[in-house]
Amino acid sequence: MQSERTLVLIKPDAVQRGLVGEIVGRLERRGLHPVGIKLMKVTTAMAERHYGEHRDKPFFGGLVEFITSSPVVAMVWEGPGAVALVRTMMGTTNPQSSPPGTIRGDLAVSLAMNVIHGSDSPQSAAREVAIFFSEKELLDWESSGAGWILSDD
Ligand code: D4T
Repeated sequence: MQSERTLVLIKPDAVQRGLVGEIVGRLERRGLHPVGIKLMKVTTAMAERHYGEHRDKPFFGGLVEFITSSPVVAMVWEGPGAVALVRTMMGTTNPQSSPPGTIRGDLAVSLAMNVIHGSDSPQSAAREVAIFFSEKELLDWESSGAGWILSDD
């Protein structure tokens, strides 16, 4: 399967609740690897770009306000089928209907504060990664000596 990169945000609610290690641990244990990680405050301009598809929705203002309210952990994760894999691990947008075993199903109760964002397609991933990271901030595991131990069947 094709190796992909996906943008993951650990949202302000999860950072404040001390869930960074839990979420990073789940992604690592699944077998993905991080190629970029940083704790940061999202600016209003970044949030409006990131959530551009929701610009006309009634919840857009609250969404931008929430994601810019306190630090997030922005990350790029890589591995076979990483985009869909992370979406499956996240569960559904509304944690109330997200099954146990998923990140939202285990860690969240609120639609607005649903702990994690993950890109929903390879095209979205490319667009979103470019909002949060410069190329220089992303590690190339193949050439960095970090190795690559996942089997790619
Ligand atoms: P993100 O983008 O945060 O990974 O979430 P999803 O991809 O699962 O869901 P989304 O883009 O449809 O929604 C983005 C973000 O908006 C919040 N939201 C959503 C909200 O506050 N009220 C709503 O009615 C909806 C649909 C939650 C996630």
